[in-house]
Amino acid sequence: MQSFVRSLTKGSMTYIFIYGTLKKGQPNYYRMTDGSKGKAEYCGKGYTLEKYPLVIAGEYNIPFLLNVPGLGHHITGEIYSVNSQMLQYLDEFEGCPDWYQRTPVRITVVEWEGKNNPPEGSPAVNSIQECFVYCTTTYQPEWMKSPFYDNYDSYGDHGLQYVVH
Ligand code: PCA
Repeated sequence: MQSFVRSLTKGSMTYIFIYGTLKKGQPNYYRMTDGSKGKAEYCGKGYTLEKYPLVIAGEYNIPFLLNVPGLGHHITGEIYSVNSQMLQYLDEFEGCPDWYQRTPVRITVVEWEGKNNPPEGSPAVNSIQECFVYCTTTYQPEWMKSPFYDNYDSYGDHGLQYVVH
């Protein structure tokens, strides 16, 4: 039984869950490591406690997590803690709140990086961490008919590689 959900913030840092082009090895990861935009610390891996539809849409093949809990799959991704400068930069990059809305979502932790353990103890594997996620309610209805993914990879065999624009 889960009795405790870890909160969205730790001091001045905010937890975000990354599932798309900002993940390691994906086309926008370099933005997470650009120190001139603020600070992002990798914390670990997880998946959404609830299922969501994750689609690849539009002329640029952009991944969108549709804010329709219960449909689709548990989505795999990476947990970061970011400072307010990086959070603001990511909001601007993601076109928040027009394209994506940064929304608190519960994430099941599957792996936690030692060096970022909070002094009060790291989230145990299988514990729940609340994180902001860039998901959207402002999607086109036909996106609901496209394939739902569980682990985004721009270079996957779907052939819908992200178009840098
Ligand atoms: N960037 C954000 C949302 C979708 C995207 O490509 C992310 O990686 O989580």
